[in-house]
Parts: sequence; C-alpha cells; structure tokens
Amino acid sequence: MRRNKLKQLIQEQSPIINGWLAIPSSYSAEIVGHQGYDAVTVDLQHGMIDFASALTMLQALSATPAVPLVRVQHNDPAQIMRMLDAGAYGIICPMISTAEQAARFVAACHYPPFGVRSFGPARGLLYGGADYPQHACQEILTLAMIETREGLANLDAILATDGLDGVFIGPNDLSLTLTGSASAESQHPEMLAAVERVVSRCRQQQKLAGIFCTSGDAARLRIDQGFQFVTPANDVMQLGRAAREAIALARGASAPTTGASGY
Ligand code: 3PY
Ligand code: MG
Repeated sequence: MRRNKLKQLIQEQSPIINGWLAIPSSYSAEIVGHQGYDAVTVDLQHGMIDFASALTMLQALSATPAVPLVRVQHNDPAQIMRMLDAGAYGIICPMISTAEQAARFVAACHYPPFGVRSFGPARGLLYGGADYPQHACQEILTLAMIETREGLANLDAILATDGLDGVFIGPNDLSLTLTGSASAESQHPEMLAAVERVVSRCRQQQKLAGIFCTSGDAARLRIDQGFQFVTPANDVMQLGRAAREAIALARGASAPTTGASGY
C-alpha cells in the first residue's frame, strides 16, 4: 500500500503544512496540491463541496505530492466510510466533545477487528494499491477537532482514544464557545490558555497537535508554539486576499486588512 507520508513526518516530528479546499473544483485542488503542501484537506463541512465534487478533487489530488485528507460534515460513520472509499488518506472530524464520540469516529475509519468500517475500498485500492485492505488501518490518519467547551474539558480522555492520531483545533468555533466571538487568532486569555493546554497535553500523550490558521505568518507562530500540523488559511481566504492586494496595488493604495476570522 502507498505509505501515508504524514505518518512518517509525525514520527520525525517534522511540521506538516496542510492546504484547505472550500471551492468545489478539481482544477483548484490540482493547483493547490502542486504548491508544496504536505497534505491538502477537502472541506465538506464549511466548503461548498458535495460528494461528486469531492470525488473529482480527491482524484486531482492523487496526481500531486500532497496527501489527500477530508474534513467531514460531522461525526457520521456513513460519510466517513464513503470518503475513505473515495481515496481520502485521513479524516478530520469536527465537533468531537467526548471520548465516546472520539471512539465512534476512529472506529468508522478502520476495518474490523479494530473498527467497524464496512468493506468496499473502491478508490482506496486505486490510490493506495491492491493491498490497501490489509494496511489501511496503519496508514489512515485520524484527527478529532477540539472546538467546543466540552471537548476542551474532555481533552485528556479524547487524546487517550486508541487509534486517534491527534487533535486539530477549530479556533473560530473554540473562541466562539469560550469567549462569545469567533476569531481564529483570538488573544482572549481563556483562548490563549486553551490553546496552550492542547499543545502541552498532546506533547504529554504523544499525539499530533494541529490548528487552523489565517496566514503563513500565523502558521509559523503556531509551529513555534508547538503545533506540528498547521493550515495556513484556506483557498477562499487566499484567493480573496490575493485579489484585494492586487486591486489595492493597482489603485496605488496601501495593503488591505483581513478580518478576525481570516476572510
Ligand atoms: C474553526 O475555526 O472552527 C474551524 O473549524 C476551522 O475550519
Ligand atoms: Mg469549526
């Protein structure tokens, strides 16, 4: 089976830079996949992407060096299994708040006896290779999103989930629940403490710590802070920002600013 490069990067403690696709286009997936990201995530939760588009985006990513990941809409075993069959090499699951939810998520990602994934590997075989069914359990990456107050409270139990590779902070949702306003780079003391806590608990339990960021600079700061898996904004943010900058420069104006949520 094709190895999941992310597992090796995790072992080596090398940073993983992850692209993020919200635009339903195999062409933009292909472009993004060729830019040097270690992984690229197809976002079914907040991206404007249905199954048919996700399939073509995963096919496009297969032709690039980036490892194809999917953020599912919620902790739904049917959707998780279908996206793995479509060739995702890892799943990011939003809104994991309890150890039970984390266990259900991980079980959906793996074949029995470890999990409950139904057999029908489809594109998994084409992308991964003929021996995909025998090795998928070792290669598929599982990241639970910590983005609720309850998830933060249950962090240790979630991290202790057998087979869970790590957690990924959704900073907009987490700051919304903790401080009342969504901000991906919130400086609110409660949010700063929460982020620190995730980094230190992941280090203690030897799990991957990931976070969504609004820019390359912000992602660099997160790596310095101890995160190993960072997303330096999504395609929509990058496209909008590049357009605003080009327009401002053409008008001879100064660089425009970006909102707190990164858009
Ligand atoms: C969040 O910030 O809540 C996210 O889910 C990032 O996509
Ligand atoms: Mg979120």
